[in-house]
Amino acid sequence: MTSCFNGGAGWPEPVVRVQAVSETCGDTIPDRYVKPPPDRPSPPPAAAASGGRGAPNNIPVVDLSMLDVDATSQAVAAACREWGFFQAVNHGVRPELLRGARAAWRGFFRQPAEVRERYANSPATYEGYGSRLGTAKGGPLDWGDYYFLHVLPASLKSHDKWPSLPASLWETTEEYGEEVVQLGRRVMRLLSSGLGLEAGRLQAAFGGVGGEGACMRVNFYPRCPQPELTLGVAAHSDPGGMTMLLVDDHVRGLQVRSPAGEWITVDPVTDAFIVNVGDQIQVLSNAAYKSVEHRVTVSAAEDRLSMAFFYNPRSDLPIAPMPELVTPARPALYPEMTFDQYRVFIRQRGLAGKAQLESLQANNNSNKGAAGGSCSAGDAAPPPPAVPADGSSPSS
Ligand SMILES: O=C(O)CCC(=O)C(=O)O
Repeated sequence: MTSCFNGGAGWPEPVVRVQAVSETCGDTIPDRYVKPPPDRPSPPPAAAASGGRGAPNNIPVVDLSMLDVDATSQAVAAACREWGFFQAVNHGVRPELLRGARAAWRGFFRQPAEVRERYANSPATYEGYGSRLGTAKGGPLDWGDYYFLHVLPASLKSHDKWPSLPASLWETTEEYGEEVVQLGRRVMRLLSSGLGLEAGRLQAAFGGVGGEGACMRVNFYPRCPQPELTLGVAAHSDPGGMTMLLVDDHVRGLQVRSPAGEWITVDPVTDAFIVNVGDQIQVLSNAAYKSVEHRVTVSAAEDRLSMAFFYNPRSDLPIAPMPELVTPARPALYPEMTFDQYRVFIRQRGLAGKAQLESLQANNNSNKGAAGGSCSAGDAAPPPPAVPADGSSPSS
């Protein structure tokens, strides 16, 4: 199995590609990928029921081509208040571009290992080809490889760090990034109006049009002989602003924690984006919009590719509940923190459910003598950490 190690490159131990494990492990996955029983997919992935498109037990579907902007805004807001998630259909990004982007990235993960390894990432920036989040030696591993890259700000985007194979990848990813940023700006206006605020208010809190950040993680989940024991991505909420996820139409995998607290499996609508609120919008909206836990199951029969596009606030702006949404009856639930400070936690500890957001809220309450808002259990918030070299995080 030596061919599946990339030599470590700053990681606490050699990095093993899940693709290589999948090809060599036979019927039994290595212990590092086996989740403790309470975290395993339940029911097992193959049997998981889903509510079906638009069913009450599934994330809402919102048609973004409706002419009535108020009705669209209300539908988006209702979905984000209740579920934190919705599927956006008729969103304006060409289906050919979606399919081209998926095909280009699948092409990368089909390149020979030596080509992929040219882009092996390190925990200093996470940019490139990776197989783990978090740097704890001996920590649990998820059943997935990924590629992480920056789109905005332009100063962080570097084609040198994007794969040059397959040949279509640069151009397709460039166009895809531009289109999805436009979609993100549009959803931001709908979200802002849905809070009763001026349409540009939320975008202003992100640093304005052109001031925001954007990055992308392309996930590749190889076939897994024991999908009932592991996860492609463990339960987490997204640390950034908002995520626009493109998934394979034909393989299910994304599970979302429903308002009733159950895991439901999302039935992807062809060519839709799955949009979800991240922690920064939960903070700015003073928890009117929910950043909801989700996780990924894997399949014994098929590999799966997903493209998570993270639309974020400018990383050095203080983020706190917007004053318009803070009242004596509903005091600010979170202290001010820049996104750079917030996401260092994720870089060190990996994705950990809603631990970061809850610890921030708990810390805020204890600083106020637990005077306002509800209090959640959680670790003490970490001290303001050092800003990473390039302000990046593979999960935001
Ligand atoms: O693959 C998926 O369906 C979701 C991926 C995800 O949650 C993530 O990349 O943060």
